Amino acid sequence: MENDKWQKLLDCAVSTVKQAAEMALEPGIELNIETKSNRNDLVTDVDKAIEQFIADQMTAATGYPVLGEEGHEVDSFEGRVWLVDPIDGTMNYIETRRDYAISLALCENGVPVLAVVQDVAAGKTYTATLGGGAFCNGTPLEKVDPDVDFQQVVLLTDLKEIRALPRLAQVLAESRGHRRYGSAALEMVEVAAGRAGGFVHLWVSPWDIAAATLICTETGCLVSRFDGSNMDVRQKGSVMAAWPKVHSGLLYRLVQAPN
Ligand code: 2AM
Ligand code: CA
Ligand code: CA
Ligand code: CA
Repeated sequence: MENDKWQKLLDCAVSTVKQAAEMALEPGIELNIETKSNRNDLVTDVDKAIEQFIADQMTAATGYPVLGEEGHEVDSFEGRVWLVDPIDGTMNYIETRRDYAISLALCENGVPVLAVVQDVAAGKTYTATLGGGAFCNGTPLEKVDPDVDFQQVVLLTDLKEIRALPRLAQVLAESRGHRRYGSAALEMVEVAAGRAGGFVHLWVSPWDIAAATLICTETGCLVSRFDGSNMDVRQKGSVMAAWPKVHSGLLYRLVQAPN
């Protein structure tokens, strides 16, 4: 059983996210695509419609303010605030229609307490509540292995990170392999679900990672900034989410080890 204290809110969040997923999956849908800050920073009318739908539903159900990537803003993170990324992996949604997620988190004074990450194309709903564990389609996710180091796992990161952190290339070469899916939320969920051992991304926003951070910590993963400092999901910045020993191994090799 998931934590009773949050069950009603979680049911409401899951039902809303699943309805939003149907909006993204509508057969034959024609996408209206706009560019934002650069040619790879895209938004579609589906992103905007999903954010509006989720914001309307969650506001009607709870009255809590909503922060979202596509325009919903909040005055502060005091008390309870919903954080929504209507489509995490918009490039994937446009190009391949797979490996994109809807991410919805509830934060209490800036701490994620309830999380839903929907892998829309796969039909998988990942949930977590603070202290209540993490689940996929209602089945508990096992705790990750605390004794495995980075040489034994697949790592998830991108060329941009390798360019910014030159030591990362060597670490990836020594790892079991590296992958990039293009959705920060789904990549963190891969780590929580035990399919990858670590994820490094240098430029994430609160809505990218708030939900997936809780899903990770509830399975025993460590989530910090890339340099090991504390994660505060209210601030933009970097993220390193990994199994405990992978996390300390990455931290040592990327940041602490002498040249
Ligand atoms: P998005 O699809 O919601 O924009 C791609 O690298 C992944 O990182 C996606 O999860 C993407 O989310 C997210 N992302 C958000 N801001 C980014 C940025 N400034 N640079 C790179 N990736 C970003
Ligand atoms: Ca975006
Ligand atoms: Ca995102
Ligand atoms: Ca997005």
